[in-house]
Amino acid sequence: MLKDTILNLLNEQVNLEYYSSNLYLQMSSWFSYHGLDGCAQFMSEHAMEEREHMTRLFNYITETGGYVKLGQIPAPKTEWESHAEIFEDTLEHECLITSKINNLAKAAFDQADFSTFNFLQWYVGEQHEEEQLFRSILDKVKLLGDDKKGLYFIDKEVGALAKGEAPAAEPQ
Ligand code: OFO
Repeated sequence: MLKDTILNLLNEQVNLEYYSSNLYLQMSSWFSYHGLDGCAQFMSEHAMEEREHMTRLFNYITETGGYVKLGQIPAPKTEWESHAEIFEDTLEHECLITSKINNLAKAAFDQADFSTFNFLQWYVGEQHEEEQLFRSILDKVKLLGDDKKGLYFIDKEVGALAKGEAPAAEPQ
């Protein structure tokens, strides 16, 4: 049985993963609108991943006899100046999620809820990967610049990540 403090934090995280999914779906639309289809596909797939993160928490709460409360999900930001600003936002957002997961894991440990602590280890590893992924994309965005050629190659590069393909060649 989950303690109330842990249940509340888990429910908060369910809603936050839902928000992450909506945020990335919104970003996907921005990319499509601006003709960056590779980035759009990558963000769309990532939105689905966030939905899976939400479902994993949802199932854990349910299996542990808890009650999931879906709250109001705030509207995501809709306007960005550039693709670089979007990728800066993704990294910042993933860092926020990491801090929330760390707080949750600490709370579970402090309350001797080792089942939840153990469950959260998957998220700890996942956040390490997600921060690394978005940091590496942002590095490439900065490297390639924001002229037409740079945009073309970053779209190919990020699109290849979406489909698990080898990255595109660097511009000459
Ligand atoms: Fe992008 O990891 Fe969940 O929120």
